[in-house]
Amino acid sequence: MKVGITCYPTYGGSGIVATELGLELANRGHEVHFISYANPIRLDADTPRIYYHEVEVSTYPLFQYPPYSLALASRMAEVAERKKLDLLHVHYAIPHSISALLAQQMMASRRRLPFVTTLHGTDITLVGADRSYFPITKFSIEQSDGVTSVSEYLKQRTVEVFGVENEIRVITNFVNCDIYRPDRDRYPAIPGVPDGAKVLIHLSNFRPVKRVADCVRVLERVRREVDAHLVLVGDGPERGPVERIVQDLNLVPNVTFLGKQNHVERIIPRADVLLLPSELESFGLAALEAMACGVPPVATRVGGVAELITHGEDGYLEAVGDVDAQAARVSELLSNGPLHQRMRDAARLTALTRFCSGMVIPEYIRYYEEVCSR
Ligand code: GMT
Repeated sequence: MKVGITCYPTYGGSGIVATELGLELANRGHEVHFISYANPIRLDADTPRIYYHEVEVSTYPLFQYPPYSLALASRMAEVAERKKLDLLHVHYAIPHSISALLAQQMMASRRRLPFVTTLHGTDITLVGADRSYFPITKFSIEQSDGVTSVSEYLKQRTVEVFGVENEIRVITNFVNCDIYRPDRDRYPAIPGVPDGAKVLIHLSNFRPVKRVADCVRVLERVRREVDAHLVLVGDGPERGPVERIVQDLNLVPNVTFLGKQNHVERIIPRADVLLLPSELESFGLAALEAMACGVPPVATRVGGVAELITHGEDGYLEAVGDVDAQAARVSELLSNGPLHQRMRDAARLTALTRFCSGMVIPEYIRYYEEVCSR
């Protein structure tokens, strides 16, 4: 098939899922055209059958807000026509599915151009529910030829919040279990981590919803019992405040900020526990990536996270903000070798048996075929 994929190309779970999906499709012989304002961050543009089409947004003194959605729609229609795309697949409803709808209408006199919208989380739970975007988000879901969501939780939220009646297919996030694997000595040690220290890791875009500061508070408690070091991967608006908390708690030598990283599969296997203390997660992709690397997550019991992590088996789930409980779980894992190993194995097994790309990508392909043949 020839598929056009649009996503937010910067750091964030939805862009990562879209990029990994494109790469997996291309590796299976499909032709994939990324249409966005920047090259998606994890995309290796040299991959055969992967193409990138940049959306240029011209500015004009009249535009206080340059109309990206319109430039994107024009580019989608042009690429679809020129490259004979079978369908468009947009990640994150706003504004991508509205641009796809416009592109579809621009093409309508020539041929049908179906589009699939994948809902990822805040497009429904935060942005879409905002009064200024609610009607257009609802409309974009209703107008999509196919809608998928990354968890049952998000599907239910979408129905509750928007009252939409069209089918929403749950296709969970996935991980390439050959690339993300437990082989911890395959890659160099993480800079700044002292020999012998247990490693807690957190990966995110450092937005308030991720509660990154809780990771530091957990570290502070864990260090009362275990020699532990915290590795923070990613960047975003909360980085400054988190750096201040690290200083205030006298933890500067015990925390490494790695910033944005392209190859997290080379870093995660060196960790002992993943922290995901989010206020909300529709899925929790970082936890899945860690589990595939045999790193058990200590996360919060929110959104769709319980669909991924089975409490006490392949990770732990505690209440949002309960850093004492989260720290107790981390300490328990780090001081009980057999328990830790059991959870490492169970986490890897969950990734292998339920969320491997080999199982999930065919679901997307079947769904594309279904949507195209309607
Ligand atoms: O920014 C967002 O909240 C949207 C998105 C992103 O781009 O990071 O995150 C969501 O999509 C991920 C991939 O499907 C999920 O793993 C995350 O749980 C979800 N984030 C939230 O629900 C807060």
